[in-house]
Amino acid sequence: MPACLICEEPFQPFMSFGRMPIANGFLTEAQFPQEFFDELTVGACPRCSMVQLGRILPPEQLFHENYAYFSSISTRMTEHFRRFAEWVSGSFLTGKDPFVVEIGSNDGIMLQNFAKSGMRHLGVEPSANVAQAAQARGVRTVCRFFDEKAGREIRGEHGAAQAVLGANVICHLPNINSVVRGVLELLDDRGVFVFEEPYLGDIVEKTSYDQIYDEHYLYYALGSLDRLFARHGMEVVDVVPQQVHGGSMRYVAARRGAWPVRESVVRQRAHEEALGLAHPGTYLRLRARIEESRRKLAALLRDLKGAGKTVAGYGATSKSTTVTNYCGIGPDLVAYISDTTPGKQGRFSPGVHIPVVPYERFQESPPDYALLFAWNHGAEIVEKEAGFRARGGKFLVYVPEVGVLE
Ligand code: DWN
Ligand code: SAH
Repeated sequence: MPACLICEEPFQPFMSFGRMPIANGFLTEAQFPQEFFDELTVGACPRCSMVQLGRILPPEQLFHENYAYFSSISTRMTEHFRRFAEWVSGSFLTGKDPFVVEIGSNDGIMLQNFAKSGMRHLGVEPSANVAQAAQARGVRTVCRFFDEKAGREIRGEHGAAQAVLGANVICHLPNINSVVRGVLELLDDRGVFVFEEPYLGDIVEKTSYDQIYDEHYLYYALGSLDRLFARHGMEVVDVVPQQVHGGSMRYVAARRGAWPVRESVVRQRAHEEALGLAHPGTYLRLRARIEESRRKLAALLRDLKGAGKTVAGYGATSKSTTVTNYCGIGPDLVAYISDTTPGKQGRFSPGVHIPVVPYERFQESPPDYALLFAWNHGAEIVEKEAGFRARGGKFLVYVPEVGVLE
């Protein structure tokens, strides 16, 4: 049985997705024979209630010099991070000569805002290709994995930070206790740890099971984070729900007693109680809905194929690796996936090997149906694809329900 990444209690996974490849492992045909597969399971710790994967891989296997995801692919996310940076500055970085550190800063999508205003900043980003993209736009970045040692060394070199930030990365860190110790090493006495991650409550409410893949080790909710931070003499002092990535939560944590705990935290605890996030039955029901979603999506795609319709994927997301492999969706059902990321184009999707093609192919010969793998960017994409829809093209979705987008 796997052991909890927070409190080491053994836990029984509530679900297996079967054999899964590396979610962001877009590959060439020559690499097919060596492709890595392993069973992907997910469970909830009976002691601290943290929902988490049962499979841990060496971090270098996921994050390296050919990391596939560049954060700045989305204009709306660029705007989101501009506002995020503004909020952090206005709320927490009002003192003299503040210093801000971001864990998992990728191509600098958030830190570029601090860089532009001349604030002292540092990104900690182990994937060399995206770290270089950040450096090229003037964002100070060190290429390494963040942990306790990194926190201590950065403080030694630059002094204490007033804020440590993270977005869609703190859920990627299986050594989470070491990471929190590293954050404490770095922060000054009133310093804040502000991070924003896919919210477990949204995954449960929307059956967005495609958030479950190898990079996402931890599925945070306030309840489990309360227990994590209590181990380190910290507490959550604010929570701010976010629409991005299909439903996220921004958490502000600090040393216990350093900041007043806001009313939002009390309200969110009550909301989670109502959602039943600490009850095993919630996850058995989630599993049943995931299985139902799989049946419906596979049936819909088979029906469309039977009716002679063409279907292409829109957005070669990491999330789509879970959907395609779990539902058995290969090139017979989805002819290709359109994606704007140069490094993914000309490659094949992990496991099921659907060709990933440049966006221009989608524009030149659009399919009858586009399966919206990047559903979390739905508003941006639907706006951009008004022409596709005007000419009769339709979007298929599977979150929160399988069907045709109205
Ligand atoms: O947590 C993570 C999030 C932030 O990013 C990482 N573990 C990995 C990654 O997850 P993802 O691959 O599921 O992220 P996205 O943002 O849903 O990926 C969108 C994909 O769709 C990109 O490959 C770019 C593509 N795209 C496109 O082709 N046309 C996106 C947009 C907005 C578009 O218009
Ligand atoms: N913050 C960005 C990127 C999220 S993708 C956004 O929200 O769009 C996750 C990023 O975390 C990747 O760039 C990956 O290389 C990085 N990462 C993974 N493990 C890390 C670690 N231990 N320390 C710092 N960054 C890490």
